[in-house]
Amino acid sequence: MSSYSDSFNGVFPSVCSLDCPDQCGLLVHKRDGKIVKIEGDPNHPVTKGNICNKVRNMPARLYDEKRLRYPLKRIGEKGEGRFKRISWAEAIDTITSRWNDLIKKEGPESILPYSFYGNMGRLNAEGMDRRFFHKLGASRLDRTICQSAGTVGYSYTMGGSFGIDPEDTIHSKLIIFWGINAVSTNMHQVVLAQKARKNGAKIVVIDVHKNQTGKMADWFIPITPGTDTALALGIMHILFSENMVDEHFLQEYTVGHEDLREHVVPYDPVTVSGITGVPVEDIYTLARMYGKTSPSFIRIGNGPQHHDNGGMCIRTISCLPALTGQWVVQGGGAIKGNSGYLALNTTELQRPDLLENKNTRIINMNQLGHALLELEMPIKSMFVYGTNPAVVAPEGNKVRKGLQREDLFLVVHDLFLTETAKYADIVLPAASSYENTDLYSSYWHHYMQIQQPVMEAYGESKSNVEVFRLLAERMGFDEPAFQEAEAEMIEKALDFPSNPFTREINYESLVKNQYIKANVKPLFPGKLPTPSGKIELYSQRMMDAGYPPLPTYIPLEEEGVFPFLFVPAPNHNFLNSTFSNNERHVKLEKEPRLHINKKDADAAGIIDGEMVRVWNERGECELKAAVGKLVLPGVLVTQGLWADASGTNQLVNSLTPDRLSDMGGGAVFFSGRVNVEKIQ
Ligand SMILES: Nc1nc2c(c(=O)[nH]1)N[C@H]1C(S)=C(S)[C@@H](COP(=O)(O)OP(=O)(O)OC[C@H]3O[C@@H](n4cnc5c(=O)[nH]c(N)nc54)[C@H](O)[C@@H]3O)O[C@H]1N2
Ligand SMILES: Nc1nc2c(c(=O)[nH]1)N[C@H]1C(S)=C(S)[C@@H](COP(=O)(O)OP(=O)(O)OC[C@H]3O[C@@H](n4cnc5c(=O)[nH]c(N)nc54)[C@H](O)[C@@H]3O)O[C@H]1N2
Ligand code: SF4
Ligand SMILES: [Mo]
Repeated sequence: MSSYSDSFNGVFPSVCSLDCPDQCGLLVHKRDGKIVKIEGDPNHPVTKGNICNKVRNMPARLYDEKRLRYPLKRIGEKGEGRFKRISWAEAIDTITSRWNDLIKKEGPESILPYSFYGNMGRLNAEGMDRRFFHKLGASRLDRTICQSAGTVGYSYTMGGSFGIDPEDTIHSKLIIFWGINAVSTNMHQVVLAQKARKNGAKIVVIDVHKNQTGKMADWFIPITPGTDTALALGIMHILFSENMVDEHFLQEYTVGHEDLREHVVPYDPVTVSGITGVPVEDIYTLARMYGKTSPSFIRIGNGPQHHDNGGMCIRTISCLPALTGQWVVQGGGAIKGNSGYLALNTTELQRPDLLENKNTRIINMNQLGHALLELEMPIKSMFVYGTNPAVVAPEGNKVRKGLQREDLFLVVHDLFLTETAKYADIVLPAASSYENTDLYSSYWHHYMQIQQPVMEAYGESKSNVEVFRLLAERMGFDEPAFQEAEAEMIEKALDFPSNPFTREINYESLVKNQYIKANVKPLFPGKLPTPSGKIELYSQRMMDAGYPPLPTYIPLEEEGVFPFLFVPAPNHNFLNSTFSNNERHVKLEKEPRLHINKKDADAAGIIDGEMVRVWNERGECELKAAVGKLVLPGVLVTQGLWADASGTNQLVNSLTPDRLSDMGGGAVFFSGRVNVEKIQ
């Protein structure tokens, strides 16, 4: 193994920076200074040399002709995409002088940072940027678009993002993929599940769409969107009534099991079947399978929590392993997310102390259209990095209308001229994660990893850390925090005595080892970070926050007359909207399709393969119908966040609501309703 400074030829260790739970160890092959191949690192203990096609094809993206090379300034209309090259000095000058002006006239809260995890590196995603915007006094962004509803829901039960070690799931005898398209979105959990299957495990998938994951299952259970809470309560009903619960575990490690036992009596299988569309016999079979198989493991996905009732849903599902005492069995339990084990010292990394006005407003990123168009104290400037809101944010048409505002000074930092960047006044070229140093922590497995540069900066592109350093310097921020080198930032982030799991991990040890496993102990015996220290089947904290303290099914919001629930989920070959502008990935994915049940298609006279119009009061898009039995009647599913290819009208988020979920201010991408018709 060589290090970057050695030579232009060789094989270099790396880590995948995409927003994907697997966080694979990679090997980057270079010839004459150029990356020619990316493959999995066979020595990585979890990902073991397997990687997805998306990243196998990454070199094509890194050297894509369309990649941005230098800063640009807009010369066309907003959204049109006409720009002119400028220097970094001019770009930074333009930004800081506009901001200084705004701060004087409108106050710093007229400026909004808008970012997400296009690069998961801790320094670039939530390090120097946070320091900078804290010091600037800009409006704060609530980053809720991904998993926040489920994370809050899970925490009410378990106290934080703590599940089991995925490496233990090879011991499981029953694996339930619940609302997760793991074949596409968590492929190494599928590899582990297949290993378990060789030892006799059964794989059950509960989803609204029989996608690749459903097709791989021993048993696929289709469910009506937004009703999983009721199914989980139905399982509990049977577990209690047929004495399949682990009384000792309930006694020892939970609070509220007596209340719960009473509470689930009304959720009998007939009632639950009426809500979920799951046949009564299947509810019995599933509950008995779950009650009698040990170890059983539930991989809880993001699907069920992208709903109006998503927080409560995850809160409810996460109670199940306690009922049968699975948390004390190796390979038993659940994973929603595991980021709690790898927590960093965010006080040092992000420096919230630099924010003077502790009442600085907070803006929910899921309501960007509203924020840009309807706030009394308007946002006058926005800095977008690591995200592509013109494609990924709900109420897409409203978002674009907001981005179109003539008086909004928009800066976008990205590797490509994304749909969002086309609206920018200034575009800055971003270095890829392969071009800089960063610290990576998975939200699924227990490893920390380090990235060191394996590629020269492309053109004049700069990392987020560098950009915020430059902006800080030009703003005259003289705190040493703005001059810190990456290594120093990593040291500080890892110096965190309150996290007992990562004591052995520091910059040096990471440089030496590339990846290091956190020293995670089983959850039990032990105390959880809930108020009671136990699993809270009854939650006083929820009661105090105005929620039912016990798991409770609450239907989705009523949404007018449109007959279909619309579920626009991710696809296999893109990572959110990343890769939707790269030829190879688009070729693999072909085109966006709309899955519709044969019954519904027949009723609407829609034939497989023809173009249909999907619409509601928020917008419309045009997709190719895929008629069959992969979705239940009344449900339409499409996959992928597609770029605006010329002549297409396929912005699925033009249809999604910007309501907030029950908990965590989360997004409800999958709770919208639509109608569909053939295009004449
Ligand atoms: N290939 C690929 N991998 C990815 C991504 C990608 O875009 N492409 N995105 C990454 C990111 S940011 C995330 S957050 C994760 C997300 O990955 P997942 O956790 O898999 O979440 P989703 O794909 O959003 O939805 C999972 C499944 O939920 C189903 N679903 C929708 N509503 C319901 C419901 O009410 N009940 C049930 N039971 N199922 C429902 C959908 O049909 C889908 O199959 O994947 C990451 N990995
Ligand atoms: N309809 C629908 N909408 C969804 C979802 C869904 O399931 N359905 N999923 C939602 C979820 S879970 C998520 S997480 C969001 C994700 O949405 P986004 O966070 O917007 O993710 P991407 O579309 O991958 O965009 C990431 C961008 O970051 C850029 N980037 C990569 N590395 C860097 C870097 O180092 N610096 C800078 N400055 N830029 C970089 C990439 O080029 C890319 O343009 O989408 C949400 N939107
Ligand atoms: S996107 Fe996920 S599966 Fe693919 S290489 Fe990256 S971490 Fe691995
Ligand atoms: Mo996400």
